[in-house]
Amino acid sequence: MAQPSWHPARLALSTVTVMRTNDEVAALLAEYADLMAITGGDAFRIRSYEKAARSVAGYPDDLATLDAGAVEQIPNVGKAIAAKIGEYLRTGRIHQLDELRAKVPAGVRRLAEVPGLGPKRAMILYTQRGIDSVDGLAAAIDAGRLAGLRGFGPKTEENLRRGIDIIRETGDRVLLSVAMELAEELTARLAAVPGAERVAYAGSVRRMRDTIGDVDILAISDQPGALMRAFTGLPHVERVVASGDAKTSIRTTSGLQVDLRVVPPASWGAALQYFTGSRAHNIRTREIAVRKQLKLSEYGLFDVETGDIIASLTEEEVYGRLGLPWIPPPLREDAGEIEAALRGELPALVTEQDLRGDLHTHTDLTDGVASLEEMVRAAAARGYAYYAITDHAPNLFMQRMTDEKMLAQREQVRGLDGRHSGMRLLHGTELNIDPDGGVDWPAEFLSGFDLCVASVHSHFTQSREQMTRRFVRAIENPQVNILGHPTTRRIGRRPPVDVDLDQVFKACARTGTAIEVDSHPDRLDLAAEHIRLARRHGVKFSIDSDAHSVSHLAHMRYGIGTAQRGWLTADDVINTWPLDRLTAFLHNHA
Ligand code: DGT
Ligand code: CA
Ligand code: CA
Ligand code: ZN
Repeated sequence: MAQPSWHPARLALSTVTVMRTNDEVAALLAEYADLMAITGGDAFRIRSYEKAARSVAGYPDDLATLDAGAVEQIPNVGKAIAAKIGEYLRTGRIHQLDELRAKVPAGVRRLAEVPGLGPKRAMILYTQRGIDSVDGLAAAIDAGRLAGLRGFGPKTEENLRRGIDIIRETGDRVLLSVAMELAEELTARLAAVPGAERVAYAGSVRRMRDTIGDVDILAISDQPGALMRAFTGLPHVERVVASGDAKTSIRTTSGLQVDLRVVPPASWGAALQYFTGSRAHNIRTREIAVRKQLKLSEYGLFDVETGDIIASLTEEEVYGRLGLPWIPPPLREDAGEIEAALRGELPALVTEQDLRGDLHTHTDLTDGVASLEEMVRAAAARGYAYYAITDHAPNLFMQRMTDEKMLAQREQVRGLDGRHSGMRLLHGTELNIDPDGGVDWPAEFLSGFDLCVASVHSHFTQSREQMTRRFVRAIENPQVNILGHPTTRRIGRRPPVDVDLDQVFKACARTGTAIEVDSHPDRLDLAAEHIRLARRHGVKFSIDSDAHSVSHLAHMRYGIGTAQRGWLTADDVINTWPLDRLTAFLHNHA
């Protein structure tokens, strides 16, 4: 039996849900790399397949339309990889991949995804102890059966327990980006079906939660039967879970459930309010209704005594009759939004239109897959007023950065400055925070950059005290402007580091260091609940794409969603500011 596959990193590569050929191929190359890693393949080869997967995913032209020669022209795709891609395009298979798949049971592949375990040690567990599933690993730890295995001390067991919790928590949930792209595509297709008057997604996707359990779509149609038939006939459908004229549920080929509900036209607003949730928010709105002798349901707001309908057509009307302003969906978590609404103090949330630039991006000088010029052109097309290039610094040694390369890039950046729609370029870098809180390069070299992002990329399991000291020291470095992907979490893969966030936020506020909201869908770091905490300390934020390809620039919407869930306004976010205000902020850094 094939394991339901939840590969956050891989799913994040895909840009549409009926996968483009590029995404299919990228997923297969990434899988090939994973399987090589599990079976003890050569590290250099593994990395070259991972790189090729990223290149293919980020490649602008459809692979299906390319001839063999053109495939070899894709960056990071050499002869061997091009041959595999060719075989896939001709036959729909890659035979070496099939062979590797046959060697590794699906449960062991799942096991390799347990944060903190990794492919090599998953294979050791399988060959030495016969452990072939996540549940099997949990049981083995409980029974003390890992004792005596090399590389599995008590500290490892503790980390593995945390990893198992993470993988179980995420369970069948998918990244916001995966669900959002599906939701948008399905609503567009359903809206085109004759009889469909309105179609919209609700639920956790509309609230922009970082992971999604299932997609909830609402529709008004005078031909519900036809709409449901169109729905169950979509190419995304793997199986129909339940079908009826009021509600139909399907499971997609990517393993996600989608519920489609047809609601009476008069109930649209009430239904949208109800099915957007969250449950906790809805409990509060229903309580408010009860106190007003009213009853709130997915059909409307009713007078309890007379049974008359009071409001139901629009959400604004429903909230209005409850004595509340309309509440933006990302705030609907019963996290103080009802109280703020009653006081008339809802925040004016930052929007994607407020963004004037992106302050953390990469090029193919390090691990990005697009050239400086391609990234700059694409950023200008997004309408940015400014854009920072922040490739990795030398201490992340795999990236092979040198002073000379960095200075040569600076020349190139200066040459391109203002050349695309007048967009201003900032030359920056993403520094690596070492285990003691130090960063790459001496202060003198650092002062040549327009801005420095600093992030943790290793030593994730230090003690809380060590980790806190490490962060605070980096934040106090006068050259560091932005703390990048602050907790280093990878959703479903790696837990956030254990650090005293209060101390981190205090240090940021004190030194004028901005905290990043990294928009990459498998990071969304800082997470919403921590954003709110940081904001109370008076910290400023930078919402960045951390793009490694042109298509990643569009991830900003997920960072914006997360920032909205964190109650941020445009004024809280430094890259909504005009360039002169931003520059002053970068210079006044204590
Ligand atoms: P998910 O799918 O786990 O990511 O999260 P949601 O919020 O989309 O949850 P879901 O799909 O179970 O239900 C969608 C919304 O419908 C939910 O946010 C609130 C509403 N809802 C569903 N069932 C109930 C219920 O039993 N009581 C209340 N008050 N609301 C419900
Ligand atoms: Ca849902
Ligand atoms: Ca649902
Ligand atoms: Zn980074």
